[in-house]
Amino acid sequence: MKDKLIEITTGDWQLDQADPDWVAGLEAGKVLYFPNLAFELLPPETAFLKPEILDPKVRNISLNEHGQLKGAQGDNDTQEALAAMIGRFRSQALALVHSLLPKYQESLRVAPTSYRPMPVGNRKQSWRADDRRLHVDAFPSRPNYGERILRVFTNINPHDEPRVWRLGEPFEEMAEKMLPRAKPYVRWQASVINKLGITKSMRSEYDHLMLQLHDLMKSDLDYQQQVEQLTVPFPPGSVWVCFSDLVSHAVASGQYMLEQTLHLPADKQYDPTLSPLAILSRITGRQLV
Ligand SMILES: O=C(O)CCC(=O)C(=O)O
Ligand SMILES: [Fe+2]
Repeated sequence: MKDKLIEITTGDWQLDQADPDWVAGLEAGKVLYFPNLAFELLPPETAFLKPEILDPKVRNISLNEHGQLKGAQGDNDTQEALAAMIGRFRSQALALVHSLLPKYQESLRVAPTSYRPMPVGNRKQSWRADDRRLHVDAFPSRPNYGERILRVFTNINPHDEPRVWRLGEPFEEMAEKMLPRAKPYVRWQASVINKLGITKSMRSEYDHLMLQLHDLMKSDLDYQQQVEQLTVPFPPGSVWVCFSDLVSHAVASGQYMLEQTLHLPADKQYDPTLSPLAILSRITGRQLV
């Protein structure tokens, strides 16, 4: 079970050398865990470690690709300083990913960076939005046609509280179990929800199936309890990286995390046969995008 993680001991966001086994492990669905890689806060930035920094109307604070901050409360100076902190994390996360995965560099698309100051579980939410249940990431409104979701996380909790995750079974085993229960893809329905503006573009069969897997996992409480799983506490001062569309994951507890999402076309991986798109195409025998 411990083989769900690969531990990398560097204390530097810029790696001198990347081990090919790390890349192969990441693409195969392992989590790269950096126990000694801390995101250092500047002394005034510790003022951002309070839940009230979050606009109560939103889930997370985010910094978009143009450097615009959304979801934070406070005056201009506060917002600027917070944007600088999140931006510094983004630079370090990108340095890490580029030195770890040099072949990805020219194909990566950087998504917004998020800061999550709320304690996990403080929010009333539907089962579908509840990331305390095991799931693979799939976005309902933004079809991605098989593009990968790579994420860098760091715990910046000042009270020594870990961010506790659960890691579930390998993607292929999960998909074999869940796909027989998935609703079939219906093209005209995808077209209707797109025309209604519910999606930003037309959902492909891949997007439909990924959402089905996400929902089937989260809605099945027996599966949540009984599937083979590992609980992992990520302490403050650590970083972890995974393909969250491939890794079954759930958050159990924690507060104060920074997260960077990156997108990669599935054919730009080192081994494209390991992508969810390739696995689902193989299982269904269909071309899904
Ligand atoms: O909040 C967390 O630690 C992780 C939540 C999650 O499932 C995600 O960001 O994809
Ligand atoms: Fe997730």
